[in-house]
Amino acid sequence: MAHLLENALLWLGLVLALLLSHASASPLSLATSIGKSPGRKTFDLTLTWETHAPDGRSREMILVNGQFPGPTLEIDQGDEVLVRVHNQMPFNTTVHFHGIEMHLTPWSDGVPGVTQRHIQPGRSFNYAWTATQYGSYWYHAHQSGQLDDGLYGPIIIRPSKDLSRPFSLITGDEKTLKAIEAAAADSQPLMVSDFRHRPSQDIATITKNAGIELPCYDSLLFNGKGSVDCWSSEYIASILTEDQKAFLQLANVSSFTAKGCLPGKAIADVIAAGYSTNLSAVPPDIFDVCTPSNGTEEVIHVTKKLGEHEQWVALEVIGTFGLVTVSFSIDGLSMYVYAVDGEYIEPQLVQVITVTNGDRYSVLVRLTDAQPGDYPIRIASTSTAQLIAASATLSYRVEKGGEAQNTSSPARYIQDNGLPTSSSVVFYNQTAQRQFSPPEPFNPAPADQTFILHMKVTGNSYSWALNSTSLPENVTEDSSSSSSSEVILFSPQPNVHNNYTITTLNNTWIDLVFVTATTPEPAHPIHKHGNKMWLLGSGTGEWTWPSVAEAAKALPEGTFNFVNPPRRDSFATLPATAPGQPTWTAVRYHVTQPGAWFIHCHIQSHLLGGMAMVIQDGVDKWPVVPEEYLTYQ
Ligand SMILES: *[C@@H]1O[C@H](CO)[C@@H](O)[C@H](O)[C@H]1NC(C)=O
Ligand SMILES: *[C@@H]1O[C@H](CO)[C@@H](O)[C@H](O)[C@H]1NC(C)=O
Ligand SMILES: *[C@@H]1O[C@H](CO)[C@@H](O)[C@H](O)[C@H]1NC(C)=O
Ligand SMILES: *[C@@H]1O[C@H](CO)[C@@H](O)[C@H](O)[C@H]1NC(C)=O
Ligand SMILES: *[C@@H]1O[C@H](CO)[C@@H](O)[C@H](O)[C@H]1NC(C)=O
Ligand SMILES: *[C@@H]1O[C@H](CO)[C@@H](O)[C@H](O)[C@H]1NC(C)=O
Ligand SMILES: *[C@@H]1O[C@H](CO)[C@@H](O)[C@H](O)[C@H]1NC(C)=O
Ligand SMILES: *[C@@H]1O[C@H](CO)[C@@H](O)[C@H](O)[C@H]1NC(C)=O
Ligand SMILES: *[C@@H]1O[C@H](CO)[C@@H](O)[C@H](O)[C@H]1NC(C)=O
Ligand SMILES: *[C@@H]1O[C@H](CO)[C@@H](O)[C@H](O)[C@H]1NC(C)=O
Ligand SMILES: [Cu+2]
Repeated sequence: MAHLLENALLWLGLVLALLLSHASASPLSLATSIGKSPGRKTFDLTLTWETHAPDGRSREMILVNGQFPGPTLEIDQGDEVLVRVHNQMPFNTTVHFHGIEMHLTPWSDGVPGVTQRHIQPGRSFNYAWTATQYGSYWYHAHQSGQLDDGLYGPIIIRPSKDLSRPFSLITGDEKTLKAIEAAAADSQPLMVSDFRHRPSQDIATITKNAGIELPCYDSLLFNGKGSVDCWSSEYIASILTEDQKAFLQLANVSSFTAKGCLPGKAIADVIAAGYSTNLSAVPPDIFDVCTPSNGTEEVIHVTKKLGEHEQWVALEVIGTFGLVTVSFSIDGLSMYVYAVDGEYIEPQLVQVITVTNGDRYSVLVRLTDAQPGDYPIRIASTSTAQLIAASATLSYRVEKGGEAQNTSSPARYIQDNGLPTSSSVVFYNQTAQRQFSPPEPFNPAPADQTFILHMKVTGNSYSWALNSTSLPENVTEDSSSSSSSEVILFSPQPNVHNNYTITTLNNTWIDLVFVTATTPEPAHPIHKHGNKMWLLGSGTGEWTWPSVAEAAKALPEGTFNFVNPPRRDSFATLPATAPGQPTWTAVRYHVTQPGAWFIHCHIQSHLLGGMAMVIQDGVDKWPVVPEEYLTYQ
């Protein structure tokens, strides 16, 4: 009862705060102490372009407050958040808050040309939003390839006290429950990323000159730390997967490169077949030459508390990748996945999680029966284009060094190619993902509108389209002309048929069907800004129906999940692995937040290649943008 009252007051406070922010037309001048009103968190993020060596090799990159990755934004659910970004770099930038729904603040979503003007060198920008959600998120650059230059950091929003948690599905034991709750309340971020030695600008230039994508990285990092490991050619040959062997055969090439990559020639001859390419424009360090370097290893310290019955640790695994997808596991230890993209699920006990671009997995690890010692945390690329792996350490020690540690190695669950070490290894199963107490109900009724989107390579081998045509560069980049295009949030263009905008009415239900219009085609981790989506289903074969409801009549029962589908802010589309065998992936969302929302492939080279669209949600209830955002230069 007391809880209910407190909750009601909290929400009243929130509503009042929001009303006030509208009355004053300035989200930055909120009163902070209205009764039980939520707290307020202010962060300053200063961006600089400096020399740093995350994997032991120096390069110029982006630091946030002098560090990489940027600092964690720790927030309590319900907080009013103000993030002041200060651009001290020699180029324009913006910052996006990945997975944050931006309830009533679409102008703080951070997409240049879509929700704001660029933050120019020497300028600052105030991102103001309410933490309506809980869980793990991240912030990152949304300007050109700056994510690959290191502009990212974690966001952790601690859930409000009254929120129901899924931990009683793990245990019925009171003491264990207490230990789990304590571990979850103290969860720590573990960002996993791919990293390059060359600035993203170089990569973009080389891509254009060579006419091919460059899907080859130098290292994988945990929380911004790692090394460059160079494997012998014998080892690389010994762990090639069937897909990789098939690709080599198709390209008439005998082996992967010393960096563990598909050679540039194979990409030019197979992926860019029919387009003009120039391999002499690709310097040898891009695909071929591996130069080892020693950085530092990330160590997650966990102390065994003496006298405590149960020992648990919680990690927020955040996939801050620019391209690769990995298998993630901890040798010898299983993980309970209890939240995905910031929302609780019915926990799954697994040994391996497939983590792709932008994904978040909250995991609990039980150490009660584990010997103190070092447990390798591993990631290994499962992307066809590159074999690359890395490890960090979970160091489990006894308080005051009481107990001898176990020096024998715990069992490995994944190989360096991301494949399991045995058939009994359990992977996280997204199809079986069941939301726990979701914040918004799913609607199984036929959608109000269906958009069938044709994903393809178009124009040249590195240009991509989410629907038939690439997003023109001048939507998100400033054209040099003074009449550069207006920010879409500031002047929406409802119902234009340009293949890269979608228009909807508020409070309608929308189905998006992604079909591969060229085959073969890789999986695309499609990320939607604003609110989350549900995965209805996916399949192989042509998509020939006007709607999901029609398809459901024609396809076998069970093709779609209209009962309890998984909910996320990104879904990887089903890859089309064989020529001539297209695939489709259908998602649904509810229009609840009028505004301009970007939807795009999160692979940086695909995004830069134009694989993005703008959703103009709720054009009938379009928001009034505060003056200070409208006039920001
Ligand atoms: C930065 O943005 C401004 C306006 O938003 C534009 O005029 C300028 O050309 C951009 N600078 C660069 C380096 O792209
Ligand atoms: C590989 O070799 C075969 C047979 O010599 C040839 O038909 C095919 O075009 C070659 N493929 C490429 C990508 O060069
Ligand atoms: C290919 O790239 C090289 C190196 O950048 C350049 O010298 C050459 O002119 C290019 N060839 C063509 C046909 O563009
Ligand atoms: C990295 O460190 C190891 C162990 O100290 C050493 O054997 C190796 O030579 C170093 N490699 C480089 C590239 O510095
Ligand atoms: C040490 O750890 C290994 C692997 O986890 C395990 O098989 C072994 O039983 C442990 N030894 C002791 C003494 O606990
Ligand atoms: C994943 O879950 C689905 C739905 O419960 C099930 O049909 C499928 O067999 C599972 N996949 C694996 C690999 O266990
Ligand atoms: C943006 O580029 C497209 C061609 O890609 C052109 O049709 C359009 O007029 C341009 N818009 C502006 C505002 O420059
Ligand atoms: C949309 O895509 C279709 C199919 O590629 C193309 O024919 C049409 O010209 C495109 N429309 C626009 C406005 O670019
Ligand atoms: C997607 O592209 C097709 C052409 O291939 C076009 O007919 C359709 O209108 C486009 N959809 C959107 C939402 O732009
Ligand atoms: C849009 O629709 C949602 C869902 O019905 C509703 O909660 C919200 O208030 C609506 N927004 C506006 C501005 O009317
Ligand atoms: Cu993609």
